[in-house]
Amino acid sequence: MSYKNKRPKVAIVMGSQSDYSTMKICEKVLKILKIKYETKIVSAHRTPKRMYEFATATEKNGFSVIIAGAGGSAHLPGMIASLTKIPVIGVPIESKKLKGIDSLLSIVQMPKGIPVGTVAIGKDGAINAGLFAASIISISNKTIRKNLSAWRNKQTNSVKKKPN
Ligand code: RP5
Repeated sequence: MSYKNKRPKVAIVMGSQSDYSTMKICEKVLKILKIKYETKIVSAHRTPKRMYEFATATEKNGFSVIIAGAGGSAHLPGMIASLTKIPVIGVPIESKKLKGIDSLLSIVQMPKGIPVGTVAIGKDGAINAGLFAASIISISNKTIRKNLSAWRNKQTNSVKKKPN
């Protein structure tokens, strides 16, 4: 099982190339925390076969967490979650017409039975998705727990006591 992996790995997937400007922030966070990742474009509606093959192989391929970004009628995270028991974090991409409200509601309103952990719309959500993946991994990995603590301490120390 993936939770026994010495070197845990996160899958970052997205529905389109246009999502990458948001989703590459997940890569940045995971890099800082020294967590291995693989990034792919997997669309639930444009490449359904690729999506099925990816999702059904995630356990065998040793992923610990899946981060899935999607915009509009954003069914990718839920579809993937229905095909694997690995935790899925959904990132609602900020869509042009509805500013990501469509993406957020599509991802967060999963009917009971198949959960998707949902973060905020856009880049803040992508950062938190990376950090959330690290938190999940840190339960069973001391090194990542240390890296995440160091990141939190750095954040705390960067907050000035007074505004200027
Ligand atoms: C979704 O459709 C993608 O996740 C993307 O956010 C949205 C628009 O895709 P493009 O038309 O920009 O390729 O599948």
